[in-house]
Amino acid sequence: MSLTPAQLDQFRRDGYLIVPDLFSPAEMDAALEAMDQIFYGRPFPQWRDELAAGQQVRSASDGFTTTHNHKEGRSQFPVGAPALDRLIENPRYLDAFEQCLGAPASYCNAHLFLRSGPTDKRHAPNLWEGYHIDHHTNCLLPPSENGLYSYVNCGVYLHDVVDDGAPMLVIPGSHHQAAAVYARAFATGNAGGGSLKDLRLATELAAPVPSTARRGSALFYSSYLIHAAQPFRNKQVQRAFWTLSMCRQDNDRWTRFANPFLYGEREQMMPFFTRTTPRVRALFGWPPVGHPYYTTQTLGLLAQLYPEMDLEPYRP
Ligand SMILES: O=C(O)CCC(=O)C(=O)O
Ligand SMILES: [Fe+2]
Repeated sequence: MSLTPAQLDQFRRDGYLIVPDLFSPAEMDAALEAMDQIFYGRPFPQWRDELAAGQQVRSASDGFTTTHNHKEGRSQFPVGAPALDRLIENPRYLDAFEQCLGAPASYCNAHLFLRSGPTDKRHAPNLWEGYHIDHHTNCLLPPSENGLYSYVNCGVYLHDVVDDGAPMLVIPGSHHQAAAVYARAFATGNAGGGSLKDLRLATELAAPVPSTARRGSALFYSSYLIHAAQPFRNKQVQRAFWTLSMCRQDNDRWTRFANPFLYGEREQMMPFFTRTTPRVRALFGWPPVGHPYYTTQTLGLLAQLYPEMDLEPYRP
């Protein structure tokens, strides 16, 4: 096992954990070099300096890379570069993942996540905006207080990320609060586009913390953890993560099956799921009638996510 009891307690309490030195400097340098090639076709500093000199350099895709292919290269796992794809084989890393999940793991999704300081726009205009959970990337069930369908996301730091390099802002303990916070946000008009409109109105939440870490670290965080992106204060740097999401094997039928819905299928599947029967939904791993997932609160949140679904059969 790679996490100490104290680290595991910290993950359970805070909903996230930064584990240093899971990967060696040499592994990270090779992975970063491969990632730079995919996004810029050259080392990042060279691309940055050419951009600054006004040369015609190709632009790099803006961060969000759960899509398979960009004009530059493939960002969805496997990307075809062993220095990146082999990161998933690290046994200490997989042990830590399963300890956070509390169960054997099942793959959901892995991809490269780049934010490039000189061109980055992947943050909200104001610091109190943009707070959200990543849960719906791989699971189309809203958060529940019992945590049954939550899973774990992870970013591996291919280089040091310091305060001015746009570390993700995470809210300690918010994974325990997400269902209640969203329920209240919907009730008070403070939810929009999957995010809380104004963090200042969610007074029950703790203050956000920057997830700075050194090269070779991994940030594990619950899919229920409320977090946000912030702008780069230093626009000369980039932030390059190799990311992996995994769920518990005991609910992977639904949690990972939700993932392909992202890639064009979601538009078809969401309306179908809205109208089909509870029995058919269960064929796809959706919790059946009588399942402990259903509470007054999750049914309220489901009504927000699927406004036209008949939820009567699920009422406890
Ligand atoms: O880039 C970050 O710091 C966070 C981005 C994020 O939360 C997301 O893409 O879901
Ligand atoms: Fe996010």
